[in-house]
Amino acid sequence: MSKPIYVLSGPNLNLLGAREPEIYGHQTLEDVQRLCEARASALGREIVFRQSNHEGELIDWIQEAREKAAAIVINPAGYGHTSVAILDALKMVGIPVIECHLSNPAAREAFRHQTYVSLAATGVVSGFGAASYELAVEAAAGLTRPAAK
Ligand code: CA2
Repeated sequence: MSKPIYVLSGPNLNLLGAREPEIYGHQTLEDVQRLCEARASALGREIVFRQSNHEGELIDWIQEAREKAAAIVINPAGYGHTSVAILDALKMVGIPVIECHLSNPAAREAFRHQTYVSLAATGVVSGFGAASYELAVEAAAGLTRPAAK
C-alpha cells in the first residue's frame, strides 16, 4: 500500500453541522471523514484524517506528512487567511498540497478572498460542501497514483 493522504482540518471545523448550515451544510466532520474514507478506499488508498483548533499542532502534522504522507489535503479554515507559519510549513513538504474549502471564500467577504495556503497549494477545491473534501482526496490520489507494475 502506498503512503496515506493526510486530510487536515483547521479551527472550529470540529463543530461542523452545528451552525450556519446555509453556508457549510448539515454534515458533521465525522460525516466528512466517512465520505473521504469511502472515496479513498474506492481508489485503493488510505487517509489519515485529523482536525485541530491549534496552529502549532497543524504545523506538527504538516511536518510529519513530509515523511509519512503521499499528499496533503488541507482545509485551513480561518488560519488560511492569517497564517504565514502554516504557509511556510506547507512550502517545505515537497508533496502535493490540495487546499479545500466547504464554501467558496472568493464569493464571500473580502477578507476571505486571500488565503496564504493557496501560495503553496498544487490546487484548490472550494464551494461544494462536504464534496469539496472528496474531490480534493480524489485529486490528491490522482497526483500520487502508485506506478503500475
Ligand atoms: O469554507 C470553508 O471550508 C472555510 O475554510 C471555513 C472557515 C472559514 O473561515 C473560511 O473562510 C472558509 C470557517 C470554519 C468554521 O467552522 C464551522 C464550524 C461550525 C459550523 C460551520 C463552520
